[in-house]
Amino acid sequence: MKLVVTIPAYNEEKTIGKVIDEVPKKIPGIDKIEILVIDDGSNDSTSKIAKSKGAKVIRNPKNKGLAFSFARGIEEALDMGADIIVNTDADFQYNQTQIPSLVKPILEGDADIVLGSRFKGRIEEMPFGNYWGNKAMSFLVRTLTGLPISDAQTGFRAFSKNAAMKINIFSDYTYTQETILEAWEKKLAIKEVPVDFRKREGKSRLISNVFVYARRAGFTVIETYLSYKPLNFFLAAGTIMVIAGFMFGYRVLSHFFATGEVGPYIPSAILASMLFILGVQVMVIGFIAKLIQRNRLMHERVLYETKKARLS
Ligand SMILES: Nc1nc2c(ncn2[C@@H]2O[C@H](COP(=O)(O)OP(=O)(O)OP(=O)(O)O)[C@@H](O)[C@H]2O)c(=O)[nH]1
Ligand SMILES: [Mg+2]
Repeated sequence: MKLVVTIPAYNEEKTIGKVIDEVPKKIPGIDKIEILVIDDGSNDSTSKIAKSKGAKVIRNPKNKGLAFSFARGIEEALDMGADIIVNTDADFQYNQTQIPSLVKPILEGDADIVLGSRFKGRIEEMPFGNYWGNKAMSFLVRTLTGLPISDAQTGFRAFSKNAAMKINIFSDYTYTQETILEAWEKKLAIKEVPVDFRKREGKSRLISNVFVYARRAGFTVIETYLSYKPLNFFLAAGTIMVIAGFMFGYRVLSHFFATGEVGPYIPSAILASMLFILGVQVMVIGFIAKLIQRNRLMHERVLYETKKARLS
């Protein structure tokens, strides 16, 4: 069993060394542990320090975003022969000595993906906006998927090789919620274990403003959900429009059957017809989106088989 610990890093020279040093040298059930740092165009000594600590370093020639770097890390780790991948942050907020409890459910065959939940563990400090933003985003992911997830934004997680091969990231900003939605769609087994979270030394690289983060992450969640469950959304939206159309149309029709005239109800008649036609169209769009989704699933299967062949 080979474990590869991936660490996306952007200008983290102060902490990257400490993070690498903290990764356990031995973990029960694991024969080999390697560390991969994905330096996302840092302009400090992140790469140099990571190399001096014995990690493998791959570097983006310019800053391409966390999700892009995470996805690159997963691909590279698979190529390195990983059976399990643990992703962690380079800012020393997670405690790497907890990696064994993160990989345990995968080793025991109880999970494909394990999320380190900070809300179930100990949080030394999380700024007010981040705390409630994380809670709100987790609530959204919980509501959409029905999965009991307490921390959808955690950067400390473990993936089985199979899960890593199945996940395709499209956002370049944040991968955290997208991976969960994707795992849910693919019926991978997701588990949470409690992890501790330290105070951040230095400024956040990812979240300059909680509102900007919420907007970008929110769009990613909605886009991902729509691409996986298009029919749910479009059928619901279309049904609401059709029902509203019937409600307005009822007055018009009952007046028409009683008097033989539409009379004062012409605006209602127009509104009812528009709602009805639009509602049906939205439903039809749902079915078309569903067909496109099927096509995507087929592509994903081909991609999965290609990866399997490449890695075997
Ligand atoms: N590759 C890459 N990594 C990034 C980028 N921005 C942040 N990171 C890394 O992603 C991890 C998480 O980023 P943070 O800035 O700590 O974001 P956060 O943990 O969500 O927020 P804080 O609670 O403020 O720390 C760290 O390891 C960063 O170095 C980026 O643009 N590219
Ligand atoms: Mg952080």
